[in-house]
Amino acid sequence: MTALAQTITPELRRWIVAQAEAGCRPEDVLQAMKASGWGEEVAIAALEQTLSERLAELRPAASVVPLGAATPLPEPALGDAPTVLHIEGHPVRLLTTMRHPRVIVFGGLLTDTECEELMALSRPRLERSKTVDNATGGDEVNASRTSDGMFFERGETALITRIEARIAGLLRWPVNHGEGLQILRYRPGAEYRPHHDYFDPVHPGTAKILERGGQRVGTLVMYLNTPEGGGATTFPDVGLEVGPVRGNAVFFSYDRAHPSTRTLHGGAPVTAGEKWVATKWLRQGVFV
Ligand code: PD2
Ligand code: ZN
Repeated sequence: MTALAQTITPELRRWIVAQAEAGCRPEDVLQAMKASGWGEEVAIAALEQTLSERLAELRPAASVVPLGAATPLPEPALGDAPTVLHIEGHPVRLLTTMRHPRVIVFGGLLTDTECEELMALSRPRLERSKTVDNATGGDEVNASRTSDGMFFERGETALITRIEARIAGLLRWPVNHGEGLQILRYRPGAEYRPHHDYFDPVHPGTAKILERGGQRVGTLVMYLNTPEGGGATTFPDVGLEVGPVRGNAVFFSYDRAHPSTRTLHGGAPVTAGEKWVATKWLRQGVFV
């Protein structure tokens, strides 16, 4: 312990904190300390130490929320470094993989016909996209997400059932742990600003959302068309941009609801044409 620390009595500490919290400027507190006999340098050091300790006490709760244990994750079978995986007779190419964040880009996950059919089936049901309302766990229209969207029920049609079985086989994650397929259409200028797909435990609405299958642990964004310009899926923490190409998909997983997963991601603005995607979110447990 330094000589200085010994001189900061609990009473003095309380007095400095009270002055600061009452809105007194540090220079006025310093003047008052000097007037009561403190040397200037020692008084400044005492002020700095006391106020930085107080700031550490007040730091937002988020920084002390435990990360939680890492959870098992969806993951394709990449043991022998395959270039193609055959899932239910359908070839899926492995284009790019990254470890941290865990990101995998697949080629040819959907056929052109499947993409066309998903667009045609969803088009009449599109509405302005919503995001989760953090306070209640419900949804709300939000300027950070300017696409139109809709959800299919799990297994709603034979096409959806086939695609969901392919995804489950590819990522080795049960069909019933998946949310219903979401379709998004971005028009020129539309974007999805960077966000995490997991539900932040600090928000009051999260507990309700987690009742339906626990946390999200993975996201698969499938590109249904190739926009004329823009629309990459971006990972700003690592400077990665995945270009949208019809039939391809980007998958990423997160073993905890925390930015340390580096899974911050967004949909860059579409600059020309439209961008259509289908998103499958995967939960820890059975999504009901
Ligand atoms: O459309 C995208 O690229 C995109 C970007 C970020 C989709 C999502 N998030 C999503 O559906 O969660
Ligand atoms: Zn997202």
